[in-house]
Amino acid sequence: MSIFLGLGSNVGEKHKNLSLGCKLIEALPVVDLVKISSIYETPPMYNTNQATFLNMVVKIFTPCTPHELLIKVKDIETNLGRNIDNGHNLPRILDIDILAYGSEQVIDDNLTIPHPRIFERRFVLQPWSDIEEDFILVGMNESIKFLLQNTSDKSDITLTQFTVENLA
Ligand code: PH2
Ligand code: MG
Ligand code: MG
Repeated sequence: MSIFLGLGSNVGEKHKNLSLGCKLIEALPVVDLVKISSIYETPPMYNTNQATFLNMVVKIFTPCTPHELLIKVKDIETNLGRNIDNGHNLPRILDIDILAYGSEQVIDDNLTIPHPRIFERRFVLQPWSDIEEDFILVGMNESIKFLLQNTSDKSDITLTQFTVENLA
């Protein structure tokens, strides 16, 4: 089962926030961190009047259901000091989005999987393509590589030298 999470931060020490986020994900007894992408500096989308983001994508393995996983990643966001539901597209210390959960589709009030905006976000597609470009996104039935090559998002995102290490 291939489960992918997108991480983003644009408040405070962004790289530390991503790094700590990864460590807390790996520290969950029921979650294994399988792959970690590079970290990209990305201009803010939608609400452009906010700081630049750092973004990355990780692949995990877990027996948790999508909703169980959602609760755990929200807990991590809150532990890092993010206000509970501070609204859409506002600055955040750490945002963790469930991008895909194998070939499962979930649509309800709390959760939409696959994440509905993947195809229009270079900040998701580029790091994802780095770690698993052949993953087929259910619903769109296209690979991450194809979606990256064909996205309408022309944002100027840049690879950084930041890494997330020592997760063993
Ligand atoms: N997240 C958003 C809205 N806009 N822009 C960038 N560059 N990176 C993000 O992670 C991001 C965003 C909502 O979650
Ligand atoms: Mg998000
Ligand atoms: Mg989110």
